[in-house]
Amino acid sequence: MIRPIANLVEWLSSWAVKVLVGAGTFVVMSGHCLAAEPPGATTTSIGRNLVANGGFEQGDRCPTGWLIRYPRVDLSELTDIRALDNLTLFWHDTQTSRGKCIRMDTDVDQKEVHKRMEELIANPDAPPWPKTPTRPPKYDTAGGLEGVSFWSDPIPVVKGKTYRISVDVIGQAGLMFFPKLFVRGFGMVQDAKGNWVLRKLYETYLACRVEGPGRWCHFSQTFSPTEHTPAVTEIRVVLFAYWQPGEYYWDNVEMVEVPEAEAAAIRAARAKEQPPKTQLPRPTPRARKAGELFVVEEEEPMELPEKKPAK
Ligand SMILES: [Ca+2]
Repeated sequence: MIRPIANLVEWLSSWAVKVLVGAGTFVVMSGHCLAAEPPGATTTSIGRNLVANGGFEQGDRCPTGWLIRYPRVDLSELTDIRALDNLTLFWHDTQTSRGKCIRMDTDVDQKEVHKRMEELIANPDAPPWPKTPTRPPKYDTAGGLEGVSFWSDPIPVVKGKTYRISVDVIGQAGLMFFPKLFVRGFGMVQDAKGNWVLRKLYETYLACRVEGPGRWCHFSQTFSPTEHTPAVTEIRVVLFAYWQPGEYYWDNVEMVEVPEAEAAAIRAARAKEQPPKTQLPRPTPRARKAGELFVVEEEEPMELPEKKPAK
């Protein structure tokens, strides 16, 4: 059966909800452009927006609380750049009541992006320059290779809490490719030498399936960063756009705590969705004999195909 494009998009969206539920991360997902909240779902929240400057109104040369984290080729760690490159990332004034927002351009040669990042690391005041026009099929652009990211500062999270993240996006329409708002969770763990280090322990994303260019779409989703990764103590929001190469806009990033009653309902719905765990029978371990350092458990004999006699 051939589905009309609109139906296919709706079907993909509901499929994504089921997958995310199964993964045990998000359970309520909505986008004003495509899908509504499922029946019975509520969108209540507690308190203030936990994302500082989520509307991108405050700041001097760069929105306060947001930064570029550039993975340099010669370094394993990310290099923080508290500036907009004005090549792929711009602080855009909408000239409306919406105020300022972030504009991304992924239609930029990836090598030019690397050059610009190295410039900014050496001198955050390095003046911007215009991009070189790209040529089809544009697989060598930022949109076709590394994408464009913009990170928030760390946001503390409380163990056991469920949160709702939401954002407004304008972007390129596509079934398979769409902008994403990543939530990355970090916590302290011990490395091989026993030192406590901050590591990324959790990641999920809000799929921003925009309907078409030039129109703001609102998306929201709940998540529980410490449910399966209790060591997570803080998260960062990462706005990310890639294919199709072109312009993307972001505004009104909001993260709020979900009230406990609703969070409990979300957990109950998730438990109902997950199939019961089946315990596979374990073989009875053979007793260790005196003098043996370890016991090799005997596997079930493999059935090998019979060797045909040579002709
Ligand atoms: Ca704004």
